[in-house]
Amino acid sequence: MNNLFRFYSAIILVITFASCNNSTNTTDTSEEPQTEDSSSKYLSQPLITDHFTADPSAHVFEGKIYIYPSHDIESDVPQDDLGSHFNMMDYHVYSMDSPTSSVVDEGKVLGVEDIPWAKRQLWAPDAAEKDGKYYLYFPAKDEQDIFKIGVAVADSPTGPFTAQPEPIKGSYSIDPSVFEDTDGAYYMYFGGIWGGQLQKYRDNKFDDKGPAPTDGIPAAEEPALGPIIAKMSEDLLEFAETPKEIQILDQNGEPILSSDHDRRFFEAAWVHKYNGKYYLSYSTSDTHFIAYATSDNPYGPFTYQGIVLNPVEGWTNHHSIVEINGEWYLFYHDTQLSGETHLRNIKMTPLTHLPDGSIQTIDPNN
Ligand code: FUB
Repeated sequence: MNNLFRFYSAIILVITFASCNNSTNTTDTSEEPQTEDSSSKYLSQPLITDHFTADPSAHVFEGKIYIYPSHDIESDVPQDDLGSHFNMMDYHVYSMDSPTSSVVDEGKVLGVEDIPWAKRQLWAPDAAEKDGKYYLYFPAKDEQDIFKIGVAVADSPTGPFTAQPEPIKGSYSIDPSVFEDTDGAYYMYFGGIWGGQLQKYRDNKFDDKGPAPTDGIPAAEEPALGPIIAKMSEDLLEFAETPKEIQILDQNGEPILSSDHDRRFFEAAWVHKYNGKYYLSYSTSDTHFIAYATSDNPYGPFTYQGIVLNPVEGWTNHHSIVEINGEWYLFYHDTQLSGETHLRNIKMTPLTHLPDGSIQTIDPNN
């Protein structure tokens, strides 16, 4: 299966290169990838090669695959521990007819200039559908350089999206992902530490605890910070409740500690449901794993189970997990095309749930 998938990935790469000039948008050549390294050391090849893309949130809407990634650019902001060099300005949406077909750039669907409250840094987005309307959720820094989460609405999965005038009330930090449960409820999971500012909050209140990025991070022997969950309102534009922190426990029922860098939450929460269980996957980031934990309840507590994806090339690790025609796929990114932390490229590969419910660990490099 993997060889077949790699074969198709290579074909997709060739087709994508060949179709770059037919993109629905003109491409700014200053942000074009400089080189392409298709060496066999990678499990899969970049899905998109004419823009840098990251943090892929994939969904099946109306029987078609849509990918909502970050759009990485070179903006010459110096690199720092807050991620200031991740200075993204807009979002594109991409579509695929099937996991093996070519990727279509549906064009720019939202820019920072279209968001009344946002100043900069459009980080990892996600999308949801309800009753024929489409919702794009995104983090951005406001005028005070505080991350908030916004929502923009469209009549089509490919936008254009119209941003609400204000961020979602009570939102903060980064990396929103919206999970639609089988009973029709929608939940947003969010949060990321360091540059994502989650460590500055306790009980949903901002408390700037000193020099970033480690201000407010719990001491080594304390429970690590967890991602935040909030049920969405019926119109998907607001939180329907006060956000709550999610607990991630080890197999003994003890909280994962702040010092446990290989297992504790850092950013990029994503939830999928498989055989009635909720799977929370997330990036441990400074140790670069995509880990996962399971629960019988969308609010948790979640119990740590293992690793979905080993470290990728590049500092960040961010993914989504989606079922397409009965098969499961992992969308992720690395820095194959640029070698630069902030200029990433998205990829996909099949994901396997083993008979005992565990996820087979994926190694992004051969
Ligand atoms: O893309 C900017 C940030 O990098 C995301 O919000 C994080 O999850 C990390 O991938």
